[in-house]
Order: sequence, then structure tokens, then C-alpha cells
Amino acid sequence: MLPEGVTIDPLTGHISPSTGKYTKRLSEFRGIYRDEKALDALLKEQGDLVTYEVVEYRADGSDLFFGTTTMMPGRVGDEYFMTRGHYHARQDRGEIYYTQSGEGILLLHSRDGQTREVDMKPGVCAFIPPDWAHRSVNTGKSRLVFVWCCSQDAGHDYAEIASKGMRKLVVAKEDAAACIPNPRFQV
Ligand code: M6P
Ligand code: ZN
Repeated sequence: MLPEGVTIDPLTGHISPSTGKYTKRLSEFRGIYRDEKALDALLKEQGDLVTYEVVEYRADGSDLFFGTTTMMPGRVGDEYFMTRGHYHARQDRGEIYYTQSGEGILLLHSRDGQTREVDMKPGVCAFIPPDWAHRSVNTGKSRLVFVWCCSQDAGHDYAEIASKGMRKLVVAKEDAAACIPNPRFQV
């Protein structure tokens, strides 16, 4: 392993050099957005849009790795484009999200039921403590780009959020973002 300067474009999330990349598309979010009809209509009108892209820089053998997540603006019904959301597989591993451009809300909840929201905007670095579930939501009209950094062994645990969602939803109310309790989240 050798030290290296990695260039990150704050508007596109492009990383150079990078070691991996994936995209998530609208059709992968069936059952996650509450308005199925709006999802079907959007898929029909616009096709299977990319809603976010994750690019990473990983050095084999290092404890840390980092990357960018670039989220497109958009909505499915009154819900904004969002990530799947997850806990880390390791309960002793946190993460940071440093917003480069755009605006959004980072939704978090702890295993014991506390909820928090952190505004995502350029200059704000969000601290995600170990064992807090987290989902980012693009509430703006442009791309939301953030740099994340965590342990390579943190892992992802998607099960709870995939079945129940987060404890809160971020919805558009008269064009402003509001956080409301998620009626589908049952303890
Ligand atoms: C952040 C990081 C990644 C994560 C990505 C998308 O960039 O936490 O590890 O994969 O967000 O979030 P999700 O995996 O919940 O879809
Ligand atoms: Zn994470």
C-alpha cells in the first residue's frame, strides 16, 4: 500500500483513481416507496432511471475505505429519491458523510428507537455513530453528492430497512421537505 491523492469532483462525484462502482435504478425500489402507482407511472414515462451511483476507492489491506454517492433529484409521489438505507453488519462500526454539493436529509435511527435527522449541505460532515441505521434523501433540485468513509469490515445489513423502512419518511409538502413518522414501521 502506498499513499495517494485521490481527486473527487464535487458536482459529479467522479473519483480518480477509483476501484469500483455501481448504480441503483428506480425499478429496484418497488415496495420501498409507498406510492406504487407513482412508481409505475414514472417507470412508464421516463424509463428505469438511475437514482444514485456509488463510486469507491479501496486499498486492499487498509482498515478504511471511502467513496462518493451521487444522488439524482426526483420524487416518487411525495417521496424524494433516496438510498436503500442500512445498518452496518458490524455493530461497532460508524461512518461519516461529507456533503460536496446539493442538499438533502440524512435520516437515522438507533437500534433502541431514537431518531435523528441531519441536514446534508456543502460544508456539513455528518457523523453516523455505530449501530445507527442511515438513509440519505435528496430533497433538492440538483444532484446530491457526498463523500463517505468507513471501515472496510463494516458491511451492510439491509434486512430491517428493506422490510419496514426507516422510522421516518421524508415527504414533499407544498414543495418543502418534511419528516413524518413512517406508518409502515412497526416495532
Ligand atoms: C453511502 C455508503 C455506502 C452505501 C451507499 C448507498 O455511500 O454508506 O456504503 O452503499 O451510501 O446506500 P445504500 O447502500 O443504503 O443503498
Ligand atoms: Zn453505512
